Amino acid sequence: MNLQFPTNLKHEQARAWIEEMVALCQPENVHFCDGTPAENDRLNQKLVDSGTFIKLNEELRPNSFLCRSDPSDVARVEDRTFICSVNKEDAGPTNNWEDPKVMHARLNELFAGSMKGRTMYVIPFSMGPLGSPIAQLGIEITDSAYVVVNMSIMARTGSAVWDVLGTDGAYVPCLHSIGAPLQPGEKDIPWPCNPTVKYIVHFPEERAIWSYGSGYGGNALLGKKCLALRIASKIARDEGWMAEHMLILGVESPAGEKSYVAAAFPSACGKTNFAMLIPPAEMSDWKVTTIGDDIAWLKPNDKGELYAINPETGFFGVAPGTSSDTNPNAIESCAKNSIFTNVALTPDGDVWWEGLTKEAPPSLIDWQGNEWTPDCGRVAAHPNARFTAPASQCPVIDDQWENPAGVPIKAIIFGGRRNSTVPLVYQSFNWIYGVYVGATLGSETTAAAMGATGQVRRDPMAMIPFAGYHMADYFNHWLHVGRSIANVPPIFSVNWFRKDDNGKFLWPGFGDNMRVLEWIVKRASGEANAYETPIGWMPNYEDLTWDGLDFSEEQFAEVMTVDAAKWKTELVSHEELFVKLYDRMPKQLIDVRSLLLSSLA
Ligand code: SAT
Ligand code: MN
Repeated sequence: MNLQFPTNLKHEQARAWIEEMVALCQPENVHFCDGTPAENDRLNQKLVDSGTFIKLNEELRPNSFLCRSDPSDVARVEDRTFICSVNKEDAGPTNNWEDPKVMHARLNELFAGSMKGRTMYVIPFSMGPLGSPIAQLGIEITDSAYVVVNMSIMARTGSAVWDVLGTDGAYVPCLHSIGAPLQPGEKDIPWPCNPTVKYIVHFPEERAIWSYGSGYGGNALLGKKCLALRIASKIARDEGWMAEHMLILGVESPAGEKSYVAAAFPSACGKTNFAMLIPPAEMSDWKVTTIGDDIAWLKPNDKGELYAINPETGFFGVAPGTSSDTNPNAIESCAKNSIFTNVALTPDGDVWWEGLTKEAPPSLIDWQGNEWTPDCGRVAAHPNARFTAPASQCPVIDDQWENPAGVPIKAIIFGGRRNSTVPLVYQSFNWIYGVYVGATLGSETTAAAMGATGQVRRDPMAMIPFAGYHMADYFNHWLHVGRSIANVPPIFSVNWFRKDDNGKFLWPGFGDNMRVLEWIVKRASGEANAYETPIGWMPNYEDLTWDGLDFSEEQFAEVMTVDAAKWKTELVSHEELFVKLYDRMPKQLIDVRSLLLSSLA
């Protein structure tokens, strides 16, 4: 095939790689994405014509589309995700591994002719503002137009990336195929994918990503979890920075003082809600703004302060449960120019999902395209249904969100969903204790997540599915960053989900989390009081603002209780993870555990 390279793609090696992938995948034609609105319109129309997209009502939901995936292709596939480091030990016990030589051979076979009858799209993209010293470039090759239009919301795509790449810039090659070649004359289906074979593969030393068989979310939008977390975490370790599964928010005090906070939560903990928190009316002189809802890249500057960017430009948010009560800013963000995957369709051509309104509409078309009524016994939207929305449409997007230098991080928060044991908030004594808090982060599984409900799943720094190398080396890297920079931010633990003996939540959550956030940013500025407990520093009742909330000193004491017996059991359960990682587990963290045990004695 005679490739028409864009004239500003002057990177010989990238050209050679693209040629090689064309020869391997044998697409019918090749399209180099220029990232223009006109291109986007053409692709959206193409997806409508092919039956993949349904255009939503232009008045109710301008320039927006509904997409229904194959029922077998509705989420990330962790058991098909591989970290193929040269040495098995470097992937660690929490990742799937295969010998890179073996995996390359297998993938070469799978990708051979995998794009027959289809268009190959070449998407140049930047994770992070174009030309930012913290940004990373990628080139995604895909045979899915759905991926192209989603990537154009989630990342900075298009022709200008070739200019930044220059003749010899670094980039992460990302090859993606849905694994569904078309035979001559064969009619396409709305969501082609490979129903049986899926591989999401990372080669950390090569810094390359190969993804086969799925068209959905993080399996296919390779800039997100694959590049910005798994590969970036490896690059960050090599280069002395951090790629984290964290939101970034800004807090402005009534006096106009601005602080930025990064926070990690496992799934189903309301991470997007916290990123877009609306303070209660009585605290409306506080302002919370959003930099990002999912991923943070933190880099020490030359003064030894951590600066962070959100490498993404969009939200790929869980739709069910999102409403103008729980998160009006998210609802506003997807009011237009958005893509909805696996939600329900209303008779007037808008979208609906469980929780969007208190009462379900009397009739809908569900996420699988079937008639739906409230009493039919099925959900209307898939529990992992998503909206892809431009971050720029978020009403509280921070004015610094595209600052190429990033924003200074004043505090780091780890939070999980815990029925008991873990108090509403505490500050760890120092960086090493804080790394321990992150390393032992756990969350109770919910119905939507895998596993039995109510069991604590350890998810260190919320990175279990996303660390591109050995988890214990990752802890070591955290400790290393703490030693190597002058000003480490304080680390806090939060738990919005503690329950009483009757299973009732002890804390109202949502906007009222502002009361905790206020204490956190004041502590980080040295302006708030705390008392010492065996596990860390905690606020007194009078250290939080209570205006507008009827929450007694007794209630506060209950949600803050540190029960020594429960904590000893908790610390024993931490050992499980440590044992799994024993060969590379940092000694400091084992010592912290002993210290905590003796403090509780
Ligand atoms: O599908 S994504 O990986 O982008 C979102 C998620 O599963 O966390
Ligand atoms: Mn995430």
